[in-house]
Amino acid sequence: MGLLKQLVSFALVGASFQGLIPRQTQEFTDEDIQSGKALQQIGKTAYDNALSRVEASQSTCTKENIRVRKEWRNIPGPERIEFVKAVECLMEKPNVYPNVTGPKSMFDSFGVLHYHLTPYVHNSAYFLLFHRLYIWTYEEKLRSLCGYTGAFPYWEWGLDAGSVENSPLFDGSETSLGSNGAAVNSTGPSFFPTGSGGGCVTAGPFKNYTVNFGPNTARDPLAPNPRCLKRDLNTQICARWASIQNTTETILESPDIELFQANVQGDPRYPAAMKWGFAVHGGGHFSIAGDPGGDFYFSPLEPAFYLHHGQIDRMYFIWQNLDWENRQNMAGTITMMNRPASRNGTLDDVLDISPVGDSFTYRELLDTVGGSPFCFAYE
Ligand SMILES: *[C@@H]1O[C@H](CO)[C@@H](O)[C@H](O)[C@H]1NC(C)=O
Ligand SMILES: *[C@@H]1O[C@H](CO)[C@@H](O)[C@H](O)[C@H]1NC(C)=O
Ligand SMILES: *[C@@H]1O[C@H](CO)[C@@H](O)[C@H](O)[C@H]1NC(C)=O
Ligand SMILES: *[C@@H]1O[C@H](CO)[C@@H](O)[C@H](O)[C@H]1NC(C)=O
Ligand SMILES: *[C@@H]1O[C@H](CO)[C@@H](O)[C@H](O)[C@H]1NC(C)=O
Ligand SMILES: [Cu+2]
Repeated sequence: MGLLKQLVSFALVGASFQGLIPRQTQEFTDEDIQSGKALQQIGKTAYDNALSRVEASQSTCTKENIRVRKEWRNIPGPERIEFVKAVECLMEKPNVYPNVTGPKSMFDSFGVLHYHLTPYVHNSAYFLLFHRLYIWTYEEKLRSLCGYTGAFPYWEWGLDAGSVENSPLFDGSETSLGSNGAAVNSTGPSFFPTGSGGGCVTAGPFKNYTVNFGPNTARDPLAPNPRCLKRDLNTQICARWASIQNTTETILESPDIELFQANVQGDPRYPAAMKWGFAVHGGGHFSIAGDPGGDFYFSPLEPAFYLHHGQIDRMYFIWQNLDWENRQNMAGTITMMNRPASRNGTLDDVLDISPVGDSFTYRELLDTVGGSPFCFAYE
């Protein structure tokens, strides 16, 4: 059943190793970390550092053409509505994969791509850079195929740790991505607190969106299987694993790329990463949950996926730019949890995401302001 796949992948039940890791956060008080002041400060430092690199470089990325990504609630309402319209437009553009019967649209093609690459781009050397290219390519399609001109959004989960149901992202208003799923009684075992929804989205954008294929446990996951979009918003998971404190400390307590990616994913192979439990990656995913949001392979068929991974990429951007000289590297092998055992990834490896997008070396993906291909920063 998918549950096993989910558990192995999104996150892992965390034992508590509190106290084992020296806190490297002395420059901030607990209050600064809880309130978000610390995150705001390191975010600003990272942004300023990235922009100074832009000024100093000869790249095609300039202060004039750089795109600044914003938190959903900091984007004006009309622009959020434009974003939703662009996503709906992508759901009408043709699928680019041949020989598949389930996928119906360009939006769906992103789901096929993720499905094919899942075993190589999670808990592996490629996790952060693959997802960086993936959501950027999605942004490019929204612009080139659907005329979107606004800011690309991310979702800072921690701002909603008090109530995901009331998040501007999920409140069901026309400036949201639609509501929670209808409340249904949960069935089956629950390893973690159950959410407040579980049924079909009841209001707002994407209420009428049809999920065309999946789940990953189906005999043919790419065969047609039209159904409603379900969500099971989960404030407890958000508060416990994806709080502002968790986000901030994950950035501050990760000395190198190997531990940073382990901490973001709660990778159980690393004792130091165990304390994060589901960690921010799993915490954000399971704050949304449902179908396909809770499906490890097909979660990109949930429109909020891209905002969740926007925040993961923002964390990576901040972490990198706090010590740019030392944070342009890669660690880990090229298979999920190194199963089956594989070689180490290298920055010269090529990531080819055709037919959805283009092909790049991982090295080209390190710098969001490198100009080839990226030119963006996070506000
Ligand atoms: C698609 O299916 C056709 C007919 O079976 C086959 O000739 C073709 O090679 C397939 N294309 C791909 C990309 O798999
Ligand atoms: C959920 O469970 C409650 C209490 O057992 C019951 O009263 C209610 O009818 C159930 N709702 C649904 C939709 O099954
Ligand atoms: C969903 O579709 C119905 C029937 O076409 C329509 O009346 C309704 O406005 C749509 N809802 C949304 C949120 O798009
Ligand atoms: C994550 O944040 C929550 C809420 O601030 C806190 O209770 C929890 O201890 C944090 N987790 C870790 C591993 O620090
Ligand atoms: C792979 O990377 C690890 C850790 O960085 C290193 O210890 C190991 O020697 C590398 N393996 C090979 C075959 O280079
Ligand atoms: Cu993924």
